[in-house]
Amino acid sequence: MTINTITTSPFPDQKPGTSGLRKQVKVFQAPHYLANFIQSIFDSLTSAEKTTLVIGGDGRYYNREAIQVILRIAIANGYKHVYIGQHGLLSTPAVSVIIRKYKLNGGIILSASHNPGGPDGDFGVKYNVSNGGPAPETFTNKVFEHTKTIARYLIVEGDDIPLDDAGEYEIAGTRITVIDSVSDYADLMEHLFDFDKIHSMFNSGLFSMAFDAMHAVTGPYAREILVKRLGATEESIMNGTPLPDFGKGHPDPNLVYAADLVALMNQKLQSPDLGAASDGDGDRNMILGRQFFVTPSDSLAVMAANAHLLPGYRHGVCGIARSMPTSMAADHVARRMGIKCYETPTGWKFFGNLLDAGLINLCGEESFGTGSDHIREKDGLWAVLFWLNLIAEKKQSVANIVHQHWQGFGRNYYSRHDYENIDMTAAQAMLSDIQTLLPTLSGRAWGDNLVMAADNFSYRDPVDGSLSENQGIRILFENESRIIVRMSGTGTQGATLRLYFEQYQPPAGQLDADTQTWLAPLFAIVEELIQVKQRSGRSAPDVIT
Ligand code: VG1
Ligand code: CO
Repeated sequence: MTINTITTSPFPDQKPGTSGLRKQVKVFQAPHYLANFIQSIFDSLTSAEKTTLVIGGDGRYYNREAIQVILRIAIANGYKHVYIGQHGLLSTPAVSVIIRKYKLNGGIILSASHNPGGPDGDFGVKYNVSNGGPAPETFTNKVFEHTKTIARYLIVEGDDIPLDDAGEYEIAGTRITVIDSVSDYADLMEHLFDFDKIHSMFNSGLFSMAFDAMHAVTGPYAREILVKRLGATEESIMNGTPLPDFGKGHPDPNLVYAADLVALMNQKLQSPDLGAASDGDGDRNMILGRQFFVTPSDSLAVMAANAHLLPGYRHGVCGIARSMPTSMAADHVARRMGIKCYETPTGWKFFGNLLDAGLINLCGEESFGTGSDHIREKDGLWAVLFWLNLIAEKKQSVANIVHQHWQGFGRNYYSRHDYENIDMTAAQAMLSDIQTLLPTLSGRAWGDNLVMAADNFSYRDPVDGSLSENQGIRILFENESRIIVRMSGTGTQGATLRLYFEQYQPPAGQLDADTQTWLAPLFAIVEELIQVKQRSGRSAPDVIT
């Protein structure tokens, strides 16, 4: 088989963001665009780092075509063994499982996660390294540098590999294995949680759940685990068939985009006991009880406080990490347990070193992501199973578990306001204005809220010493309130401005107020400082979580 060397020229915009390279499908479909980026990844690896690879995606439009292209480039670059998920499907956490289980050099995940799909939607490419986690910034920067000078890529010709049946192939010295997308992942889950106990809970007929796969990758995983292995009814799974356009939905498990699930859980009569949803690539989770929403930050704190009750975590929690904008609820648990809670920049890649070094075994982000040291990605179904196991163990409702937590540790009222796809210039101006104001804020007070410090967050990785700067504006108040302002690194159109608000109430304080009302004084501070509504041209945020 001949290896073709294709002459190409650089694209200027192949800089990976918070989580891989994410662009509109149309951008990826431009001649050489995908190939340039893939070759740049391969050229940034040493030869020892490019022997084995797994490829899979969330099933979105262009997934199958992209897999065939990547496979041809991998063969031309001399990979010895490439695994591909059956039907081209692999969730992000499943890729992490497979890399670790088969000791592979890395994996390519085709997903734009929670961004919409279809011909007019988004596509994305993420590279994960041998620990199963997202490539660190040092590597993604190297790839970006390479994309600026790339002049050729290598590719072989030949028929497409059939993706719909498991099987083995050999092409030009490369072994190709099409593997079951679900079983390795499901087996690992069975080791971590008490499947017998959860099974009995479903069998009792006294417990029901609704899982919304949002027509994205988790449908087959949920069916195998929740229905086949744990005995939930078929009807427990909503939107369980992966579709290239996610049924025209927005596969983002939050209160706005998972509206059907939220409506079901808010029914006064006969709503399921647990509601959950996951995103495009299966790494996020939303947890709901009857008429009750668990903020992801609270979910992390509850998990930390209760992990020792579950089989995979009987040895307890050695340390926790949360991304900077995530609420400080987990810090309260860590303090009580006498362990450390690390604060990292947004993005799962910053947890990898801490997990590898054994400094933490639980971590999470406010953006519906939680996970543990079982892999190196956030894990949507893992979180759902964690909650199922916890409910089976405690025999309490979701709402009761969280209320009890607040009574023990206090409550961090928390909300994120997103202004999506606003004008880039306006967004940059707001950020630079607030940056300019930072030195004037310390000591200023708005009612009870006295500013203790204000900065632009930077992070020094305690393991490899690398420094990540400009990770978000923080206004920290003396009463443990916080306001965070940052720009999204995953959007593909305009700019998305994220505002994060938090206010702590101790156990003896007010624990049952309405979140948006409670936090309103903090919203007013941001408005006063940078006039977001007027300058974004929006009367309200597009998404409130
Ligand atoms: C968002 C979230 C961040 C998450 C990232 C990737 O990034 O805020 O917490 O790690 O998405 O998640 P940003 O830069 O848009 O705020 V996923 O599920 O897209 O892999
Ligand atoms: Co995701």
